[in-house]
Amino acid sequence: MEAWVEQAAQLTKPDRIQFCDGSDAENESILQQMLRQSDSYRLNPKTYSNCYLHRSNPSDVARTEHLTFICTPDKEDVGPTNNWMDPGGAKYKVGQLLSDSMRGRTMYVVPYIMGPANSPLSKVGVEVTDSPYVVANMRIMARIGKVATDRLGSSSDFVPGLHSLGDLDPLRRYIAHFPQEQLIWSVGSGYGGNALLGKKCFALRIASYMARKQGWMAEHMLILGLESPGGKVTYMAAAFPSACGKTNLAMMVSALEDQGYKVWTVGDDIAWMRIGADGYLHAINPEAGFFGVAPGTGMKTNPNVMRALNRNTIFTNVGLTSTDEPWWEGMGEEPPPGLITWRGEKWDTSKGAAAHPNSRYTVPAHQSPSISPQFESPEGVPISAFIFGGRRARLAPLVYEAFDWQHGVYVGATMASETTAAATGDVGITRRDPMAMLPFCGYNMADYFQHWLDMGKRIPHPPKIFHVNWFRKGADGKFLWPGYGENVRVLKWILERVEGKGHAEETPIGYVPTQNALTLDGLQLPSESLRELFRVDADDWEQDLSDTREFFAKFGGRLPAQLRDEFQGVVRRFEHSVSA
Ligand code: GTP
Ligand code: SPV
Ligand code: MN
Repeated sequence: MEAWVEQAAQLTKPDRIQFCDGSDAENESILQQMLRQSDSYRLNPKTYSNCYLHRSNPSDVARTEHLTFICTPDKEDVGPTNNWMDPGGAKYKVGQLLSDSMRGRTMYVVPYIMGPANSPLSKVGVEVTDSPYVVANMRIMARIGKVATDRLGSSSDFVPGLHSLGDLDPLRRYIAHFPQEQLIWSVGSGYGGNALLGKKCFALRIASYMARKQGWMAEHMLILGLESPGGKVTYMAAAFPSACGKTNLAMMVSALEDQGYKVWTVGDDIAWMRIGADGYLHAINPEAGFFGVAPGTGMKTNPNVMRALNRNTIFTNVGLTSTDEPWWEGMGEEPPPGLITWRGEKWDTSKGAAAHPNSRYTVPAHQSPSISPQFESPEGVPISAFIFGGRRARLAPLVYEAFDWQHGVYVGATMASETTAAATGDVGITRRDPMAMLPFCGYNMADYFQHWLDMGKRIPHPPKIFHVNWFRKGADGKFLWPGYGENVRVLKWILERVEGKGHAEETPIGYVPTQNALTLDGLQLPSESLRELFRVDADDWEQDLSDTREFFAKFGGRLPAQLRDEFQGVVRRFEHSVSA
């Protein structure tokens, strides 16, 4: 580790190097540096103890997928869905930007563990960065400092990540991954997944590459435990694209709590999974905190996280009240007088949203009242169901179940979702996002599909696979389903299916709940909304199938034959249902 840090320093030429031990005293000094060097403020100490607001550069507010590269000698190995650079070329190009980039700055060395400190599934990374904001966030999102150097010992088995803010110009921004070397280079951004290298860069892009080689899975999935009456807890993992509801589902306050159904949070974004001795797939959450979307988070939608956010939390790009408290749209309160926008301007209606749509909170996971007693379990939790989903105003019903593993892989591979503010670019455009991994798969997506198919054959008790859509809209353009805590009704049906009990009817796309199979008591849902939520429209699906055909064609001969078979199966079932 010291040798690699030395190399990084040779390249970036920092004025000083600070090795982070993760202590409270060190954190205090890092926060002081953050307050001095960036657009950052301490929030009201009475109501938000040890909380900070950070405003990022307005050109640096979300992941930049077009500037994110997988660097391998053979272009075919990254596939049609990733940006490619050859490793030598990338080292030269990005190296020029990193060269001398830390002159006049401090290089912080952050050793960290992804996963519980004592879990055999955990892995060590080392991030060097010139951003105190990044260090403060890494401290919440991972286990940093002494605990990591202790685990590493004199081993060189760690993922190095070199990060520099550079000049924050998007024209000089690259997030480059070298999977063969297990190396990450990131320059020109201080935001989220671009800069907190343990998260998307390591725990998904590099880890997905490792996982395929080593026979495990690194997925963009929340992990939750659904407690049922009697106290049994069944674990589920769900893959939804960025800003499509993972954090909210994982932390929900169940609308069926008085009937004995409660949700426990194990993870809200990433799952690392291995086949356990019991034949189940076991999942750990590699992260230690939640980097969650602020807008839309309120006491009505996610009271668990709201209760966690009043201490030890870093807010990024939210609004600021005259009493030094954070504010965002959907918090459940009217914009207060004297509100300041995420850009630091006085808010009025002409300014639009006071909080950036991708503004976020960074909060320690254990502060959530819903945190699972199994959160730090070294062997992880056994997963009984996988849930895929996305934002689809049309087409996808509220919930359906795949016929079997192979069909479930097809359902995941053909996922699509409307784009959100979590990445720069247009919002609301429907795009294919297989297993919610489009921006996060560190190798050829066709090989990733094959890996899923292979894993299914190896898992003695594979999870059942489902697809959900909380975002279907009616003719009036409004969401048909209330969402949030009411989503437990769908989880309950999934649990019943896992236990071989829930009722379903077969449709061309999978099993859909029968009329009375969902527990809907206490919900005022018009019957026509319910019908629309479950409608499988043959014309819409025909359109979707032709889009799927085009998407699959991108992978050429590398696409697994089983997925072509599944595609033909759906086509046949629709033909059959129409003629019947
Ligand atoms: P990333 O952290 O970017 O990966 O996003 P995420 O998948 O964790 O999404 P999150 O739970 O933060 O939700 C994103 C946005 O969708 C927020 O504005 C939520 O308020 C909103 N949202 C979440 N769940 C639901 C739901 O069930 N229904 C509706 N209508 N909106 C939801
Ligand atoms: C996402 O975009 O999926 C996020 C936010 O979780 S970031 O960490 O910026 O990638
Ligand atoms: Mn999230």
